[in-house]
Amino acid sequence: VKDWNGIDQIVLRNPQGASARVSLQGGHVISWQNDQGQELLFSSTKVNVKAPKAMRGGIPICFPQFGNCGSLEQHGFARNKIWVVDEDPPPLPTNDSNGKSFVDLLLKPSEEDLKSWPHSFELRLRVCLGMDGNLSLISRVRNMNGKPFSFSFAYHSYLSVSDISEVRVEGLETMDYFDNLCERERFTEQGDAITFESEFERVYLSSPNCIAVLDHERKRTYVLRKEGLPDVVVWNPWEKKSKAMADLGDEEYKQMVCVDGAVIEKPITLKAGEEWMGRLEILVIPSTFCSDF
Ligand code: TA6
Repeated sequence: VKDWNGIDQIVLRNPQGASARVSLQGGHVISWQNDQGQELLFSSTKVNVKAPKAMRGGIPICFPQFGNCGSLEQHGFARNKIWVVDEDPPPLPTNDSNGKSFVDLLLKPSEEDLKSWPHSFELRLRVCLGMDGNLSLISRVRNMNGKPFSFSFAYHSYLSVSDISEVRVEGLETMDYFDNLCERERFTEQGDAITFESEFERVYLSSPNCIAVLDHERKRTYVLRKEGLPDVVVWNPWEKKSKAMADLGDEEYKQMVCVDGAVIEKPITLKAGEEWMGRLEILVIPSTFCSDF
């Protein structure tokens, strides 16, 4: 299928009727629906017509930079480039895509790109929709025999929630974090769960590989399982910042929470021929089974 700009999108479906939609614009998962057709990822209803950029929502790929900590545009260039379908990807070490619906996408630097980031990389993304409706994203970055380079990476996952003030994030207790709202000062999480009552933007460091996001009202829990992604970004812009964002409705912050599997604190360095893999799997389970997760 093609989007409004004529850019290809791939729709994955499983036999139970769950689906995921990936755009070649940015290798961007823009929709993930369960077998009842309910949308599990947030996407803003507003588009910034003045300065079109990655759709606000879904799971943008932040590479090779997260945020503004570097010389590139915010969150790097990968989400703003057109990727291609990779018809013949190198086999994954854990070929766990058996029986799943999946697509392999590839981003390689153009001559133009090499001017702003002079590194010969290949970034591959496999998006997988499991028989159980779970969504897996497996990214691989390879240094194609160039000089060593370092990068940060994040799956900038906008999860759809009913009301941010009814959301709890569990699994990050006692973890150290940078608070991006106060000069990235380092703290230790004291709470027994993260809850939200104002703007929130923290990067939890070397965090556990299983995080739960409980949406109380919908009795739904997102369980995020990750490998190769030591850090977790948790973000909600809240009201004031939302009003300043042209591509986010004033009240829409209430329906989203970003919980990103990421590698930020210690960027990855690849020597010629080396490869890094980062894998994120998101499951959705009825909360009744894990109220005290
Ligand atoms: O994840 C937090 C963050 O860095 C926020 O500061 C906010 O900028 C968000 O990412 C979205 O960034 P974007 O470039 O998509 O507007």
